[in-house]
Amino acid sequence: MSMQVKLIEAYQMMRLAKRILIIAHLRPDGDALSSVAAISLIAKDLGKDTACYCKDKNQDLFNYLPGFSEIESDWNKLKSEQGVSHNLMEKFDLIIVNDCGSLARTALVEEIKEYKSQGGKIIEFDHHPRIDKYASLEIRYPELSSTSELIYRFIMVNKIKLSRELADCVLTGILTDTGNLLYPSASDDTLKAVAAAMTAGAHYSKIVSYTLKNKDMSVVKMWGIALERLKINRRYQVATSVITRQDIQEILGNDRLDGAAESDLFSGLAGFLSNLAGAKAIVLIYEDANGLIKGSLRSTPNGFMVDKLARALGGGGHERAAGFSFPGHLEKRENHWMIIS
Ligand SMILES: [Mn+2]
Repeated sequence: MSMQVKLIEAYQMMRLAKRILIIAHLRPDGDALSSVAAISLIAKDLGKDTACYCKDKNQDLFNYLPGFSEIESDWNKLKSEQGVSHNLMEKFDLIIVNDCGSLARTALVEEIKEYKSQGGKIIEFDHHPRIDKYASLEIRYPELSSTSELIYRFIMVNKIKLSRELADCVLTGILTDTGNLLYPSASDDTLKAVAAAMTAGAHYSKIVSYTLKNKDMSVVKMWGIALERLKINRRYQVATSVITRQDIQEILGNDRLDGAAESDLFSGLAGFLSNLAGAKAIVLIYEDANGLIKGSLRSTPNGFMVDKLARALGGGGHERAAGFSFPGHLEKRENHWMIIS
């Protein structure tokens, strides 16, 4: 099924539904919140009852988004708001999951499994690589900068009016996930979506100020380690850095991230490093929780295409952003790091 057909079908499913639950991942970022806000606006315009849920939403970040205060971060509170004491899922005839990557990141694993086993319909909008397959209609495009860019396409394909409020959502999600358009994941199409959002009156300077101040402490510390270990191979003009499992554990402590959240964190970091002058590409290597070495490759603005290198290492991706993974671990030697597989 082409993207266009999927997007049309998703809108049709929304039209046929009566009550829609809209979810994004726990500890939501700007892209997650924006996709929930946008889908909720569109559903309300269709006259649907909606409820929105993101576990552990920060009350200060992105609070200008339309309907922000209606995004509930406490499942039990949502139950009582909806007047349900037992199975809240039963109230809905459609669930829309945004930007999650894995089912675990919804923080509703059992609830969604149960809902699904009873024939409930689920639409998933996402730009993460697939970890779980659970949606009835999976709209997953890892080559897109953000879920919000996918939702912009949903808006265009279905000829929904790009209101100023929707434009704020689209711009917030894209700017969050591309480091304000600095990462190579921002394609020509991403820029077209940004231009459309700005033309529709999105609040650019307010949004940029929010996306700049939204770095949390653990992310900044991780960036610190990566910067300290950054090395450039002069012959190939490739910059590399490594983050070990131990670094990750020390920084995050008990605050464990699942695979999808980790990949967001490291692809953001790789994107940030991709602006490095004097290198043609960057390779960021880290140890994941399952004993895998993961590599994020990015080309710098005048750099070389990194997809071939990723493929040679058993991975894949795109010309400017690619990755690989294989079993192994990192070991420090006198003045370099070795991958032992
Ligand atoms: Mn995202």
